[in-house]
Amino acid sequence: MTIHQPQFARGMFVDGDYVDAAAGKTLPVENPKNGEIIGVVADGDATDIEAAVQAAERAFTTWGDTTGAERADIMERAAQILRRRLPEFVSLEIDQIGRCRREMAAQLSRVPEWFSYFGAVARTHEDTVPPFGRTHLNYTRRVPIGVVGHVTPWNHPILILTKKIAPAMAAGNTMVVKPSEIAPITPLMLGEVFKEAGLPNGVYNVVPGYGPTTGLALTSHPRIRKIDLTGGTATGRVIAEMAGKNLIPFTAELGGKASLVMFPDTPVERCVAATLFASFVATGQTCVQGSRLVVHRSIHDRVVAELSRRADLIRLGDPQDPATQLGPLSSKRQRDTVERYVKIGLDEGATLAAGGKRPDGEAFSRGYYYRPTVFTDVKNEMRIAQEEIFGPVVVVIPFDTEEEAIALANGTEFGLGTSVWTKDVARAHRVAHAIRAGIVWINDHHRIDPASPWGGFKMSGLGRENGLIAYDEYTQIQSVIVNLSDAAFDWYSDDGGEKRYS
Ligand code: TXE
Repeated sequence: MTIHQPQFARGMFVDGDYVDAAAGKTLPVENPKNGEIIGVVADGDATDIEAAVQAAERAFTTWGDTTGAERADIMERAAQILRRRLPEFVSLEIDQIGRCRREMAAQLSRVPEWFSYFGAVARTHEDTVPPFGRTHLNYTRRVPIGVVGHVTPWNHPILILTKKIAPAMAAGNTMVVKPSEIAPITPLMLGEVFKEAGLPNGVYNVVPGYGPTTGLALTSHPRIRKIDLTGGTATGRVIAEMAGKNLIPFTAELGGKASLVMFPDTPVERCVAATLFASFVATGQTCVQGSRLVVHRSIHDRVVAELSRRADLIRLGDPQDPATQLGPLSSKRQRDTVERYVKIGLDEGATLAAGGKRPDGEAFSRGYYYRPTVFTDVKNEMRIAQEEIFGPVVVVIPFDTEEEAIALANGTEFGLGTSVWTKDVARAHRVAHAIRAGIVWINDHHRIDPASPWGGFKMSGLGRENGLIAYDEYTQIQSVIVNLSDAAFDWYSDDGGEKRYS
């Protein structure tokens, strides 16, 4: 097996060190632009998960007892180190998932904000409760949950991981991460950042491996106190069962089928630019990809013509090249899925207005490239309009009335994101309120911020990432009730004691 630059062979990260899997098994990491192996990491099993959980348990005895301010200091240092090392992280992320440089650089430049934000939350977030009668003082403490398990995907390896570990760490938990088998390199690299920042050994552990083996060992582990997953809805159901059996909280950010709802006052050029951005960024591999363009019939034909023309002009190429606008899909399996769905769409009677094939040329022959694809003549019931394809494919569906637009936007089993495009303020809010999705953008798409709650309605998930709510979900409340009275305390005496529950 050839290992190409950047050579990466670091096993797993447990108790502050890079070590090999106990059984010595390894997992190759492939560059999707040419199929070359760019790194080898550990393929962990239940023994390795057990070692990581034990390290996290040891670390929890002290980390769980630190103050919010102490944790905030370390997290702020980690944010600064990450800022310094961003070019290296950007390059590694591009190599492992194929996402193009202009996007990856923009996305990673924001990641340190999550550590700063949740560090600040740890420093400042306080709870008080109203006085409890005349005789009792009651206060609450937010205490960490313990050792938490994070299962993360490949589409935004560091951003999604950070959305989970920053609140978990800020709240005083310790963690074992099972990153995607496709993109374990940058999650492992983050171990170095935390070490330099002074995070105690064992707080952050990473055991790479496959879902049904390593992932299962983590999510079924009896001493994991919470699980947080970003992945497909099918995986969410499997892990939810584990969490149910162990009676532990489960946060899940799952699949999506986001619509862009375009009202007729949106100029055609804006409508097209918005759709290109919402649909094709990350080669369409995002949970909030604008995969359904729900557009008013009066502008439908002009939008489709211009959208198809512009989609054909998008520059595919080497994702490391700053001029490239669209990289390959992140794996062969993902491109197979896209090709399968394009065939399904044609069989269902939809019409290809753009793309629908791999790009021509030697430069693309070894990578998992696919052309930006636009389908018209789409009915809402078709599988290409209902199921998450997770690739550069957008379906266009016309509407006539506002009610119809809302029904279409809500007309899937998913409910993660939707964008509403109109200059009419009243209509924008009215439609947003009628949308059954966890995130609604007005005249924008894809925007995310550490302070802005993020998560799904319906089959798109449980719980929320980002914001104070995410921090709260990584704590449990302890209510301390103090009796302020000196009165005798003898419930069973005939004449004394406090005789009421309150
Ligand atoms: O995801 P998986 P895959 C959707 C998207 C995509 C589809 C399949 O539609 O086409 O899911 O992608 C781990 N126990 N999304 O197969 O399998 C797995 O190893 C424990 C949406 O890559 O869900 C990885 O670390 N863990 C999405 C993680 O789950 C298990 C992001 C996610 O992988 C497991 C990714 C098991 N039984 C895919 N099975 C989003 N919401 O952004 C798998 N895993």
